[in-house]
Amino acid sequence: MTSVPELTQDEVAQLLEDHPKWELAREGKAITRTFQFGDFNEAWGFMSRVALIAETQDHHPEWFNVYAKVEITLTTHDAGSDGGGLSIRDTKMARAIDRLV
Ligand code: H2B
Repeated sequence: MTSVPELTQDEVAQLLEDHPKWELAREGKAITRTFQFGDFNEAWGFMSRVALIAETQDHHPEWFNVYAKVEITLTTHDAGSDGGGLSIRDTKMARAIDRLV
């Protein structure tokens, strides 16, 4: 499995500035955002659109859904040396997801 470069501290700061609704999780190894929709239909529609993007980018969210709420965590399993971290793939996915809402 090829390793993906981890974002630098500056790149992480830029990511959070560009996507203020995302916050760091897992000691800086992931980002997370919570989405609140009007009902389950809307939440599932959103998840379907994210799923299609995830497939085209070969980068898949960890997520949790209860009725109209969707929590998404992005991390790159192949980044860094000790089991995952943030990479450009998370930046791209956060940007794509933010464009949907
Ligand atoms: N999704 C996420 N979130 N992180 C990864 O490192 C990742 C992925 N790697 N989806 C991809 C698939 C990898 O397993 C395949 C083999 O390219």
